[in-house]
Amino acid sequence: MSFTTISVVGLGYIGLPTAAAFASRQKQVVGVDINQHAVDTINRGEIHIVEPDLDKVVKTAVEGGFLKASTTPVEADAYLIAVPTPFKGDHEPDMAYVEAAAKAIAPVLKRGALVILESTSPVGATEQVAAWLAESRPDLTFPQQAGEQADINVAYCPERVLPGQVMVELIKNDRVIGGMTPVCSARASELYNIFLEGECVVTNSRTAEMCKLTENSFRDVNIAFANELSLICADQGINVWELIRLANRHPRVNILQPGPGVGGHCIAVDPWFIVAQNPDQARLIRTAREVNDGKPHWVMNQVKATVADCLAQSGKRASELKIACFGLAFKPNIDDLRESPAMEIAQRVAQWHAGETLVVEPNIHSLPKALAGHCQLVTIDEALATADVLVLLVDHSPFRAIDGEAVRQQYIVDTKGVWR
Ligand code: SAJ
Repeated sequence: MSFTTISVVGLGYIGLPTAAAFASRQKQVVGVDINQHAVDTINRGEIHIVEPDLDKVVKTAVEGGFLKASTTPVEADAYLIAVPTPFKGDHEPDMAYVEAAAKAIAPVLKRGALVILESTSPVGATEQVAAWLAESRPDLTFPQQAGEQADINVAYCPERVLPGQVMVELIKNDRVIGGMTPVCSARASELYNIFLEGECVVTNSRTAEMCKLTENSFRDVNIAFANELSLICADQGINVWELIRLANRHPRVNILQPGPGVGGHCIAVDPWFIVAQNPDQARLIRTAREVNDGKPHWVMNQVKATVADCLAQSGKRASELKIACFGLAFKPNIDDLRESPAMEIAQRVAQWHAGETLVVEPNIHSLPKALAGHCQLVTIDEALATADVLVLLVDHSPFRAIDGEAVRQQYIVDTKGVWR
């Protein structure tokens, strides 16, 4: 059976681009989301998230009649579940959205359908999804009992796209395909090959689940190494960026860059899924998380020390001093402020500082609620002209382009090594 109708459950940063990619290959796609605003926006041919080029693809797909959104699940040949998997309690994965999605599609499942879990998940989650489906549909057979002969095929296929480059990476990246049986993997590969230019690399569901967690943990551990070096170098009076540049000239060394901490919705979350399931073994992965999560606190102490120096040298009162924070986003050249260490630091500065806190963030037009009323959003030039202390939190291109001559301030906390 080929795939004519595809349903994507969860129309966020992954689900919507994926739905649009299938629709752009002229498949009939229904996106399902509990958020009525998202559904209405998409049905107008517009988008509710920021991602380069996604708007055009969605508009064309909706206008061509290939993509529509709904709050209720529909019958389809294939389902992709791309809902959030945040953590709860002591960093344990919260599978409530996945469970709700599985239970929502169960009533409309028809014999021969393929169900794919894409959400970042702990090992065993795909088997759990199959168990939830089986519970709701005793009239159908699933891979856990029927193996290759099952009525419904189930697979785990993680996304690995980089926010900001989703529309390119979705098509070009290789895809790990973790079927519960070889037949499930073959069906899932067939589905992704509708738009994929990268390769489908087949494994089982548990390995695929662990693979996604491993990729982001690898990056987190490497960033933690860089962040730990930045703390050591500050104590030793060594420029950490020069150090890393020099060490990376070794043919087998490739250290990532330190910063104000690790943000976003993936790298700061996914390693905890491994820790939660393997608390005794995952010592390095846990420590890396703690190092990266501790970095905003260390930066804040740097800000306090720099302000103390400035007060002592200038003779000004704290209330007369202006601090300018450069950048709020969780990484350069995007407008995404969620889970951003820069946001956390700017908030802490604004709460702590008796004088004015200025914020420069060229990618937004107004301050988020958490900062509005406590800070002023200003341009680069205004901040450079009036601030006493500069705190660089994100290496946005316009900040990198600032001519060193234009920076007259001597009190600078530079978490990205831009104005070194
Ligand atoms: N960061 C550093 N130093 C670096 C690189 C990054 O401090 O050298 C920080 C960034 O500033 C940011 C955080 O890490 O705060 C995460 O940024 P990122 O660009 O490393 O990753 P994300 O969260 O945008 O996307 C990651 C990607 N995973 C990997 O590169 C292994 C992406 O491919 C995944 O699809 C995505 O997570 C996801 O959805 O899981």
